[in-house]
Amino acid sequence: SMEWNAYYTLDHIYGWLDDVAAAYPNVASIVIAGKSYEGRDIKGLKISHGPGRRVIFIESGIHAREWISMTSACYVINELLISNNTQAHAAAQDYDWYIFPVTNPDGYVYSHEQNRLWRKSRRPIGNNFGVDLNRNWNSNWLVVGASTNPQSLTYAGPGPFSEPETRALSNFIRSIGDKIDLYLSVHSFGQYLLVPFGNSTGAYANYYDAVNIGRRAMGALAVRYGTLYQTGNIAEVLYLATGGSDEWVKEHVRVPLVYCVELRDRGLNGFLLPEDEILPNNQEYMDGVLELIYQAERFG
Ligand code: 0X9
Ligand code: ZN
Repeated sequence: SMEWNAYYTLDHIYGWLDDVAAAYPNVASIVIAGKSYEGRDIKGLKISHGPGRRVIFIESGIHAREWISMTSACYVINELLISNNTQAHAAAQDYDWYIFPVTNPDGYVYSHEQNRLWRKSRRPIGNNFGVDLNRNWNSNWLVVGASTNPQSLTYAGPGPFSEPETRALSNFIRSIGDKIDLYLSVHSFGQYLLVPFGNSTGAYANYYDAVNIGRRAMGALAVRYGTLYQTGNIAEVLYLATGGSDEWVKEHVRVPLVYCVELRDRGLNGFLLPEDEILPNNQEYMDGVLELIYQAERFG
């Protein structure tokens, strides 16, 4: 089982996903996108009430130390299937959901067992370890905000999609790509809702729709506890950085609505978000996700 007052290990999260799939066999199933460098599954849960539905895709935990991201993905699953949140249950009926709580499993295990502030994957490269899996996607790879130095926290890897984790995930995403209406890449911290791209503020076809839908959703997020998120373009409100999953999903899969979410907080505790903030973070985030869907249906 899972509660919302503690961070859990990879084994616990993966065991819980298996339990959920077993408890809701007609609706939930395990999906494995592929394997990490160290041979761990990249495991997700698919929720589907039947054929023909559009898809909402949630990718969490690509950065190992951002533990609130993994638990927020589990919380979405909880709300869609287990809780008595009627709006969430309706969203579970209306869409197929693919939710991957831990897309960098090797890094996550390492952040539990060796170094709490580990960010990257764990593939050895010379004397160093790991690639920033959010710089390794084949969209403006290595253009800005990414490094060729394997020591760097933002090492982009030797080439686009050089890493087993990004290859597996991108292949899986592509296989269902034309069905995806909404893609969330979930990180911490900073309280941002970001739209592509990471190197320009250039307005593409639905840029202003995406920003407006996002602003409305972050308004709904703020209602419960007053938590303020800033909505805007990556390059404008965060920093210049390319090769992220969000950019590739927007540019190459052409998903209409793609957001990068930076969850709590604004830096007081940063990656070490206290456990008593897990539940409120996850509750308000779910409010925001449901409002994103509602606004996307109205204006998207
Ligand atoms: O730098 C990142 O990868 C993300 N911030 S974090 O502090 N969680 O590392 C932001 C990613 C935004 N998207 C792109 N730059 N494509
Ligand atoms: Zn991150």
